Amino acid sequence: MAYFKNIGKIAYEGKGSDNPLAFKHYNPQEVVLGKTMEEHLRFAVAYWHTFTASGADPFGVGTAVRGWDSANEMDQAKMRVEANFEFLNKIGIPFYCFHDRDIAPEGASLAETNKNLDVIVDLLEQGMKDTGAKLLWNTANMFTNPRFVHGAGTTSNADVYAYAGAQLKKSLEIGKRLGAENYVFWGGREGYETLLNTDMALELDNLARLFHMAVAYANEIGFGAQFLIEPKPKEPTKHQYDFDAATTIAFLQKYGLKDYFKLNLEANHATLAGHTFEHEIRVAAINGMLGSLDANQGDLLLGWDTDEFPTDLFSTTLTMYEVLKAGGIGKGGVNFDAKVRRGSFEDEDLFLAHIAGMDTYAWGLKAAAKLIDTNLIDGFVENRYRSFKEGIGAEIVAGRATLASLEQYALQNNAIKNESGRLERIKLQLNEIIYSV
Ligand code: XUL
Ligand code: CO
Repeated sequence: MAYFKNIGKIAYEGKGSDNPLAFKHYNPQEVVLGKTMEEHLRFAVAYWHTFTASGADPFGVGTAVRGWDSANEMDQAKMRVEANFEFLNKIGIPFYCFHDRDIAPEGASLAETNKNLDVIVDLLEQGMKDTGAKLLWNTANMFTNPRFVHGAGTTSNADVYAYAGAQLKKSLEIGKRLGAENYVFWGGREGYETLLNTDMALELDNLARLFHMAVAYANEIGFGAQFLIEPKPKEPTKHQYDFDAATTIAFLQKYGLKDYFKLNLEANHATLAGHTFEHEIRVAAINGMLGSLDANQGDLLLGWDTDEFPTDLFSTTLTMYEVLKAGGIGKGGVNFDAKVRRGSFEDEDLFLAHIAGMDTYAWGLKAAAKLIDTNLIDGFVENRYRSFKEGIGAEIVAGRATLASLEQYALQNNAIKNESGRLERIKLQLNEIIYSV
């Protein structure tokens, strides 16, 4: 059955087009710096925002009008599978991502829940075969159900920890069956509200133990997906353990997990942590930990996780610049962890929102490629650090300097001269590049 009957395949029509249901910048086969846009961007649809969510917020019920609204839970789950493949095909996105609980409702017991999952996974497997759609990543939702009130891998209750382990095991099996290219761990309730009732050391040790078990089980069943941790500083808990890229890398290093994981970085999580998205990507890249991206944007006036579709060109340009400089996104992709606003409740809005995100990323990719071609940032940065290429700077970089040799140099060097960082000039040139592509 078709759910989006009034919408056909979204085509690339180019900059001159005024058709809202067409791409102006995303031209999948267009080659940018040696790869097609499709290969660079590896877009994915987030099942939860696009097919499961209703538009409910803390002050009001759902507003979305969908073709599966009136069905019972299990039928809804089946209808969403069909809608997913129809949507992916029409919008031209090769990948999708889901949490276990997005695709199938929970039953009265874990066994029943797993049975519901099996029914839907069969349908997903068939749909993927029929359409060629691929799973960028799956994950386990270990935060929505009340049992996870005190966390999953960081809970104070060993029975809940065991349940989380069982849920994770099933989720890894699903990932293997559907050929997931990545598997994501976002620590939904892996954090704490107050130290007044919390054993932080035990919680972190236990979380690491769960990750080690996941690595061991994936190995055992031959599930070769890239494992990703998704940092976020707050929401739902006040202190999320995977605060940002740097904190997460330190955690992985401490527990001997760094070789088994990379990071899934999200734009809105970066801004919640007081960082830019490009900062988070750079931190990951210079540590060899860049895995995948959750593309969205927050509202800086609100300061919470609003998961808006990305429309900020300045940010997508700098994001894609970081990705290109890191050598690409590898097995990861650009997953739209983004939801239409509550007021955008029609099916058509799902298409318009993804088109906006895809065009903004494609535009950012083209601008980033031009930034590299024109050598604007690289050239400036290289020149800015040139003092480390010779003399005392070269000694420092080679690891040959000592405090005594630095003192000897500084004592005779009486005329330190600094240079301007030229930030305003660079920003204007960046604007010119963004609007020229
Ligand atoms: C929550 C979030 C999640 C993860 C997957 O803020 O981003 O949807 O991406 O669990
Ligand atoms: Co996310």
